Amino acid sequence: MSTSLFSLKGKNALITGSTHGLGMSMAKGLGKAGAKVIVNGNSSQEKIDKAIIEYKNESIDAVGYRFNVTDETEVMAAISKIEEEVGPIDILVNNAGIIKRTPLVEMAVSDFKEVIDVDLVSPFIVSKEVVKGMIARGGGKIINICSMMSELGRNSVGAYAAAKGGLKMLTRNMATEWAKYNIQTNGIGPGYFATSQTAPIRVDGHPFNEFIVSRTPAGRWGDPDDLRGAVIFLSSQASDFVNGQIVYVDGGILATIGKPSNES
Ligand code: GCO
Repeated sequence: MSTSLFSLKGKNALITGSTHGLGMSMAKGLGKAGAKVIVNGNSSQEKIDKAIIEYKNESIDAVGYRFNVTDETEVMAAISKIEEEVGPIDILVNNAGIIKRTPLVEMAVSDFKEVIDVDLVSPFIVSKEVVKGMIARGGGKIINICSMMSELGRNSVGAYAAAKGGLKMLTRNMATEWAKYNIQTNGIGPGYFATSQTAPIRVDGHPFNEFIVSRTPAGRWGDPDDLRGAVIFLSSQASDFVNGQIVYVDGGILATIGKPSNES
C-alpha cells in the first residue's frame, strides 16, 4: 500500500491552541507528515514566536497567527488573512480549550459559560468560517478535539464535560451536513495525558494520579506524541470515507469498568 495514503505533503493545517501541549504535539505530527502548520494562540505574540522557533528547530514549516477563537470578528479576519497569505486551509484541528475544575453547585454561571464558549462555541465559530473555503474547493478535513468527558462524567469538571459532550454531537452534525462536499469531520478523544492542564492532578502521590494509572489498562498517562497517529490518519486520504467518528486515544479506559485494587 502506498505510504502516500498518510502523506500531508502540500496541505495547509490550522491547529487552534498549538503554541504548547497537545495542540503542539498534534501540529508537530502533521508537520512531520508533510503539512505546512498554521499555529494559533491567543495569549501573546511572544508565545507564538517562541513556538514557531520550536517548530522550525524540528524542521517543520510553520507560521503563526494570534487570534481569539471565541471572537467571530477576529476569527473571520484571521481566516481571511491566512487564506490570503498562506493559502487554502485543507485541515482544521479545533484543539483550543480550557477547563475549570469546580463542583457544579459552587461554579459561577460566568465560569460555566466561559468553558462552553471556548470548548464548544469556538469550534463552531472557526469551523463555520473555514468550511466555506472547503466547500468551494470540494473537500477538507475537520478534527474536533473531544475528551473522555465526551462520554463520562467526573466530579468537578461538569462544564467541561457538557462542552465536550456537545462537541461530540457537533462533530456528528458537521459530518452530516458537510460530508456531501467531500469534507470529513471527525473527533479525537484523548484519555488522560501528561500536559500542563493535568499537571495539578498528576503529581506523584496525588490520589487522582494513582486512580488514573490503575483505571487505564495501559497502566500509564498518555504521552502527547501518542496522538500523532490518530490526527495524521484523520487528516489524510486514509480517512476519506470516515465521518462523524470520535477516535478515543485513551489507553483503553473506555473499554473497561476497571478492576478491584487486589487485581493486577
Ligand atoms: C480532568 C482532566 C481531563 C483531561 C481530558 C480527559 O480534570 O478530568 O483534565 O478532563 O484533561 O480531558 O480526556
